[in-house]
Amino acid sequence: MKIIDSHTGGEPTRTIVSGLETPRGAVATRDFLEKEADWIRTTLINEPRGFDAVVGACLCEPEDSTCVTGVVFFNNLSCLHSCLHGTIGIVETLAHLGRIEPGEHRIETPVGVVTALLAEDHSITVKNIPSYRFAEQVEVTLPDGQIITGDISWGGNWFFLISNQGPEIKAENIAALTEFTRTVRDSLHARNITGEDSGEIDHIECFAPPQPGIEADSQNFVLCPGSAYDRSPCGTGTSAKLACLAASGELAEGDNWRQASIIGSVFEGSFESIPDSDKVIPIVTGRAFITGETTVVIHPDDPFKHGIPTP
Ligand code: PYC
Repeated sequence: MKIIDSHTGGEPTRTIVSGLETPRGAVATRDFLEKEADWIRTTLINEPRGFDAVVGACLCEPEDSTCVTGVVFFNNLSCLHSCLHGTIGIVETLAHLGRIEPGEHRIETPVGVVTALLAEDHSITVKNIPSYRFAEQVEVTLPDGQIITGDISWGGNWFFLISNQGPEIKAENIAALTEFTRTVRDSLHARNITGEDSGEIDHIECFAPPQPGIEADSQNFVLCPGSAYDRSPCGTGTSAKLACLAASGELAEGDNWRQASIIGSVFEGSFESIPDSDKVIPIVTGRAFITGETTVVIHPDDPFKHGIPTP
């Protein structure tokens, strides 16, 4: 199996580029990975080959023949519905391999088709699936009695978006932010607070004005499923935020929103309205860089050939 590593705004993507047979279609490939081949995920993401923040990408033949590829993303916990930093990573990877040229490319995911525009300068702009704010100003009580208020929004994953509450959003507070957002997520689960159709809220996103020296409209901290935080501003999280900004009228269609991550990397965002709908199409621009090309060796005698199991 050959993999190519990249990062998008600091967040790694590990793309399987050959040596693995998958079913046709992103949904069938997700089911295959979840039900029959979870070892692929643990082999590539768990230590000693990977670490918590790595997001894997399994390319597959798309069901929709207008798409250049299908893709299923996964992390140290499970498959993800979608991932936009990863989409930017796979587009750069396909360009690196000479499989695509600058231009527009449709990509099939288990939750819909996204469109990626690869520019000559290698900036990559992704038009996401329809996104929306599902619930506004939802209160959740933490075990210490603190009441936290947030919006529930879909941007390709389910997010709970918290503004100006919890630890200050700065890199020195990553441990405290991780603990805070994990407590919020556990409390949402304990109170059965979900997205539409009982969709599990597995991403928690805190926002505040950016730290001095960071040129952006907002800075965030995003807890991903598991306990890793997103080094990038999180493309699906930025989409969820854009849907909230659109719903509250704080951002107009076509206007730009610069979203910084906890480490200061930035995605440019905007949205297009969908006629007669409360949903919007988020548009997110970023860049990815290739960091390595590897042949994966799985030695039969290696006790950790499929990764160190997660306790
Ligand atoms: O960029 O959408 C994203 C993402 C999801 C999880 C990690 N990154």
